[in-house]
Amino acid sequence: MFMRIDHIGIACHDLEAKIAFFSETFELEVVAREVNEEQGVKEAMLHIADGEGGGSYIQLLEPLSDDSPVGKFLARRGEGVHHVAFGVRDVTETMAKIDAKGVRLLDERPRHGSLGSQIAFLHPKDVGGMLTELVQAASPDEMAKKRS
Ligand code: MC0
Repeated sequence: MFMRIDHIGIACHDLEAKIAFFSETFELEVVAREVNEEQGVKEAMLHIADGEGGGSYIQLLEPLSDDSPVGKFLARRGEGVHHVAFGVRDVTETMAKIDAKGVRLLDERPRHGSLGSQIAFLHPKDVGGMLTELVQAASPDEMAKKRS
C-alpha cells in the first residue's frame, strides 16, 4: 500500500528560520514553497531523495492562523513532528481500502497537497497517535514544474 515515506511534516513558528536551519545544517535544498489556504499553512519542501512514484522530503509548516490544525498543534504541543506522509499509487483507492478496515478518514475526498499532489489524512487516534497522510504524487512532468 505504501511505496515510500513522502515527507515528514514539522510544525514551526517561524518558517524562514527553520528553512535556514534545515538547509544549512543538513545541506537540504528547498525545492518548493507554497501557501495552502485550505490547510491553513505556509510551507516549504526540502528534498532528500527520489523513490518509486515520487520524492522524499522534509516539509516545514507554519500556520496561517491559531485556529488552523498546525496552529492548534503548536499551542498544545509546541514545535515538532506534526505528521508522517506515505506515498501511495492511487489515493482514492487507498482511502477506500483503509476506510473498509475501520480507520477514520479525516477527508471525504482527496485534497490539494504540496508539489501538485493529491492528499488525504487519517485520524491520529486510530494510527497509534500518529497523524498520517496519504500522498499521490503529481506526474513527473507536473512535479518538475512545481519544483523551483
Ligand atoms: C491532534 N492530535 C494529534 C495531532 N493533532 N495527534 C498526533 N498528531 C497530531 N498532529 C490529537 C490531539 O492531541 C487529541 O488527542 C486528538 O488528536 C483529537 O484532537 P482534536 O481535539 O480533535 O484536535 P484538532 O481539532 O486540532 O484536530 C486534530 C486533527 C486535525 C488531526 C483531526 O488537525 C486535522 O484534521 N488534521 C488534518 C489536516 C492537517 O493537519 N492539515 C495541516 C497540514 P487527545 O489525547 O488530547 O484527545 S497540511 C499539509 O501537510 C499539506 C500542505 C501537505 O502535506 O501537502
